[in-house]
This record gives sequence, structure tokens and C-alpha cells, in this order.
Amino acid sequence: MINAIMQRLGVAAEQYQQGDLVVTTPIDGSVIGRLTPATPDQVDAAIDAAQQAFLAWREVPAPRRGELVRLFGDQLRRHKEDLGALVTWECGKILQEGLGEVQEMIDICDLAVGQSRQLFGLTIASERPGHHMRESWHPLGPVGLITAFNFPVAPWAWNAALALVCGDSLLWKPSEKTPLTALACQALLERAMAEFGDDAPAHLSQVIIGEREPGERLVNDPRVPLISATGSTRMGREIGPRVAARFGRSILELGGNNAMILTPSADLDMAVRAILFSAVGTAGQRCTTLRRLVVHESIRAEVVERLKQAYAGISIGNPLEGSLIGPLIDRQAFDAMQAVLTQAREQGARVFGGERRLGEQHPEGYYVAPAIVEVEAQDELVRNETFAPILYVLGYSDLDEAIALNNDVPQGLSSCIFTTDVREAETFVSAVGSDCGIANVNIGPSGAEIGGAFGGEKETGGGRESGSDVWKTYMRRQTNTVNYSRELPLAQGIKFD
Ligand code: UN1
Repeated sequence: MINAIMQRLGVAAEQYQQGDLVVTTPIDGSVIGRLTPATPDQVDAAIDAAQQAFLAWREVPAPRRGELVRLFGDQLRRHKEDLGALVTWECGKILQEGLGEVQEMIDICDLAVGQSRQLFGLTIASERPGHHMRESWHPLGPVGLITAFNFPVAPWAWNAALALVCGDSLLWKPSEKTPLTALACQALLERAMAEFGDDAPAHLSQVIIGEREPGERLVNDPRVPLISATGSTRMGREIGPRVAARFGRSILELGGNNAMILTPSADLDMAVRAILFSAVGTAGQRCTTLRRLVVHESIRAEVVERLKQAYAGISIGNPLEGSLIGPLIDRQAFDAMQAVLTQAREQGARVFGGERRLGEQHPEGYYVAPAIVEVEAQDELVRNETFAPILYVLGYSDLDEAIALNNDVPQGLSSCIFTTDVREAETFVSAVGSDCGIANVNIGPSGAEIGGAFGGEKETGGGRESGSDVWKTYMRRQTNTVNYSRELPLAQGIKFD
């Protein structure tokens, strides 16, 4: 099955059928790939090649660079089913979500193609006669991309599509848990490059296979002016200072601890559906997963009851076969979830669900029932992100208190409120409302569209990816003052003679 998919996607067997890095599918733990990690010398050579590719690529006109991204988007459309299925095989998310991830890639390609004709700078009024000022945007250099297992392809594409139209070359270190999808994306991009013609330089995009070390080399190398990394806050704490120490730029997209405020005026049918998708979808392994439900005391008992019923009816199993929840990525993730649930029980929380499923059928597949944990206070356990389907439920009495709870965690990625009261809604998205990078009204915290800037504050890392004016991060800004007069007036009226 995997071999047929890989073949259709254009990945040669020797790229994933030999080597020391063993890749298993979370579906049942079976081996689906063996890859050869890059040596330090190979990483250095790749950075060198990326630098060469950048020098050629930056000279190709931006709208023409957009044409490459258009062709890549065509490849993705053509191979959506296969790539979506491969995402499911490799990271265990259900097929619908695997396909959704590829759709996100297609969408960002479309956005980037349009952007390639809109890398607009400003003209600025000069204080001096016979002068004009403007702001130009120039290509930046090789971009280092470090991605996580849970969204193995879309975050790469958000960065890659924009970086390519901005004139940068790409060095991609995917998660060691999901390198096959990276090889597949690279193969599709290479097909697009072949179609594009000679002005796409060799090594414009490269994949670097390995665990920590190759990523560290990218992070430490001053030839890589921008590092865009998705992963845990712990990882970001290491990457951020290292890139900063060499005056590099970083986009960090780290942990989330996303809340929903559920008010008495909310449409509860809608809210329950939104909670289900955002709390149990992707088996709780999105950075945008709903982790905290802050519900008004007057409806708390009813909502918890409805959720328990909804949770009980949800299908858990093989993500290729129509279930709504697939497996956790691995045993470690399962153990971490169980440890947290044990601790919650010890602290007196009421825990519903969370137990292992299908263990006899798949001893190496870690399926779990999603958990609801009713707590009395937002203690350390709740403030911590556990990458598993655990939904904490907390009560509140007035909106200020709910907003304070929303904000009183170290992370600041996504948030939402369900209300039909315009005052509550607008307060939540105002300056005194949610402190997160994403704040939604009457939709859940996950499943963002690519048109907005994606990312968050505080320990989420502060980076933004995808839409809005994020393209600017992949370019260097230059201020130009041009004197077309025959005089040499100095700024600020200074006389120097
Ligand atoms: C992630 O989990 O790292 O908003 C990204 C969402 C998706 C992206 C999630 N568009 O849930």
C-alpha cells in the first residue's frame, strides 16, 4: 500500500527502504520506512547548495517564481488523495483530516501565487527637496524549516510557498516521526520544478532527514538567516536563543493551551459540535486543540452531560476506515496522557474516559478514549499542554473571570467564545479580551484558514505563518533614499560646511 502510494508520488524506493532511521505507522506500529539520516557534512553541504540556489533564484522575477508555486499547487491537486492517505499512514490522523491538510497546502499555494505579484513596498515622503524615499523588499536567503509530526505537511507548505515566491531557497528538517510525507512533498515539488524549466536552480528545495542533530546544525548556521520551527515550547526555548545569538530571525510556532468560553446565551448545539471537533479531532494532537472549556456555572452540568454522551458515541479506530479518532502518535504520548490523568485523579478531579482502546487488536497502536476532566481550579496540571485528547472543564460566574482564566496560562495560541451577546463577543476580541494570537467567536479554536496570520503570543513563541502580511518575514526590508537633485541637503537640516 505505502509502496504504491510512494511510487505514484514519485519517491524512489531506495530513499525510504534502507537506513537506520525506522519509521512506523501509529495505526498498528508496523514499519513503513527506513531512512538514512544526513551526516553533519551532508547538512553543511546542503546549506552550501541552498546558498548557491538562493543566489540564482533571487534573480528570477517574483511573478515567475509564483509560476513554480502554481505548478506545485497543480501537483498537489492531482495527488491530493495519495498525499492525504500518506499523512494518515504516517501520523495517524483520520483521512478526512489528512486530506484537509493537503487542501491547506493547495490554499496557501494559491495565496502565494497571488502574493508573487504583490510584494509591495511603500513610497515615503522625503523631508528634502529633490529626494524620494521608498521601501523595497528583497529575497532573504535560505530558509530553515523544522516541522512537527502532527501536521507533517501543511506548516511546511505555509512557509515554503511564501518563501519560494519571496525568492528564498528551502532546507526542510521534518520530524523524524514523519519523514515519508516530506520526501513525497519534495518529489512533487521537483516535478513542478522540472515542468517549470531551467530557471529553477538545483537544490532550491532540500529535505534533511534525521533526529535532533541536523536541525541543530541549521539552527546554528549563520548562512540560514531565517529558521521557522513548529514544535513544543521546550524545543522553542532552545532554538529561539540560539538563532538570536547569531542575529538570525526565527518564526516560532510552539505550544498552545486553547480555551473556549461557553456563555449562557450560546447556541449549545453548535458549541457541542465545535467542542467535539476541536477537542477530540486529530486525537487532541493539534497545537490548536481545545484543551480548556470555561463554562458558565448555570449551564455547566448540562454541558458536561451532553459532552459525555457525545464522547461515548464517537468512533475510535483505524483512521483510514472512517473513524473520528485515530491513534496517538506513539507509546510515549500515551504514557504522558495516562500520567496526567492519574495525577488529575489524585488531585481530586473527576475524570471521564481516557482509557486505552483496541490494545489487544493493536498492541503497538495507542488508541484512547478522549477524556473530560472536571477541575475546580486552573492549577499546574491545567496550565501545562499535554499533547493528547484531554479536555479540562472549569466553571465561571462572570465574563471578566472567564477572560482572566482564558489568559492565565503560559501559552497564547488560540481561543474562542460561544455567545449570542454582541457585548460579550466584542469584549472577548477587544484589547481587554483574549491575549491569544487567534480569538474566534462561535467557532472552535482549531481549523484556522490560511488567509489569516497563524501563531500566538507568550510561550507559543510569537511567530506568525501563513496569510496576512506574513510574507514580509521571508524578505529583507530595505529603505531607499534617492537624491535626483543637484544639491546635497542633509536630513534634520544639519549644516556641515
Ligand atoms: C498545528 O497543529 O501545528 O488551525 C497546526 C489549525 C490548522 C493548523 C494546525 N489550520 O488547526
